[in-house]
Amino acid sequence: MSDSSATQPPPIVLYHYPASPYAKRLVWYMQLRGIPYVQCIQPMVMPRPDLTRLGIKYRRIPLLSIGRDVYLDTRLILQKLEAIYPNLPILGAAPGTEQKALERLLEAKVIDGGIFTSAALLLPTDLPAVRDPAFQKDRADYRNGVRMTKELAAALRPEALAEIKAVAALLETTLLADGRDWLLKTSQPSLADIEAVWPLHWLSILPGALPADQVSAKQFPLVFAWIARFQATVSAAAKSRGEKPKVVTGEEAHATITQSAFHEAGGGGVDASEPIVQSHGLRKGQVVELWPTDSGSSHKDVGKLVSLGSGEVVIETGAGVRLHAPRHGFRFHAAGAGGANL
Ligand SMILES: N[C@@H](CCC(=O)N[C@@H](CS)C(=O)NCC(=O)O)C(=O)O
Repeated sequence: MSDSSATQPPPIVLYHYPASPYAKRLVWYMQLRGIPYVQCIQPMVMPRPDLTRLGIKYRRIPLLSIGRDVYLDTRLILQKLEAIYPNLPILGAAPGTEQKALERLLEAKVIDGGIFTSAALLLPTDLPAVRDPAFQKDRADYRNGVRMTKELAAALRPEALAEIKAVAALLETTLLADGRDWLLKTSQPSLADIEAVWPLHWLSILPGALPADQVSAKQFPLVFAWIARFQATVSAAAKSRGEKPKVVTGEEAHATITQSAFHEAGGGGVDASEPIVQSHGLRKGQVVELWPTDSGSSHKDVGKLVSLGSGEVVIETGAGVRLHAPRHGFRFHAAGAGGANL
């Protein structure tokens, strides 16, 4: 639970670039709930000095700060956003319900189950951004050295398309089959809609990504109508909020963050009953390295361990900000002997 939400809502900064489909998950969420934030636009390729300035090495986008805490990974960020602005209706299903299970399973299907990876393989290779040699080189680093050539993309495409067709068919013939507007029969889009819609929405707006004779409104009318309804609803929500979120510079974002109080000042402490604490002998204040396990793993963050529980690990960087990562999809250990310095 946040320490600052009871008083003045802390400032929120979204670090992203507009073409990021992962970032859209957060933008849509905040638009739908009416959560105010500012945005600090990042280059699509490394380096990202705005993040280095905060002592952050994580190379993926988006990141979101709330007060002086910086959160990694949209899965953790969405959970944190659900807990702030308690006066605004939340988008997630009620804890302990079947709907909550569906929402979380959709998240796992799309992110861990390879739907996003398949969607990324369908990006047309002639998109200017994708053809850019700097982008190619950058993403090879992200994929642990493997470069995505035109030939490799063509070879992988049929399988990726089969995965996307399968998920569209699943939605068409199950949750959407009875003609409901939103996946969990809510009156407005819920978090479950966000969890499922984003890769399909991304592909549907990229000309050439989806062959019309395979995945289109012809084969999947309910899915494509749902995507369009979702887009119309978030656009209307954004319009009704008036001004677009302000764009701030890296310096401004840094000042906002470092001059703020910690959003979760108390922290959870290091839970001694966690198996990793017992087996690795980890303790509060110890310098640890932290990295994502799926991609971009060579970018390891270093900081003092602030708290560690079953859902989250928090370290404090040399720049004095607290970096929060979910346990799922991240790994950490004590900074080695040859060691990382703060
Ligand atoms: N699991 C992460 C994945 C984020 C991710 O892969 N984002 C893409 C952009 S859409 C990325 O970081 N690409 C490499 C980069 O921009 O450096 C999350 O949920 O936030």
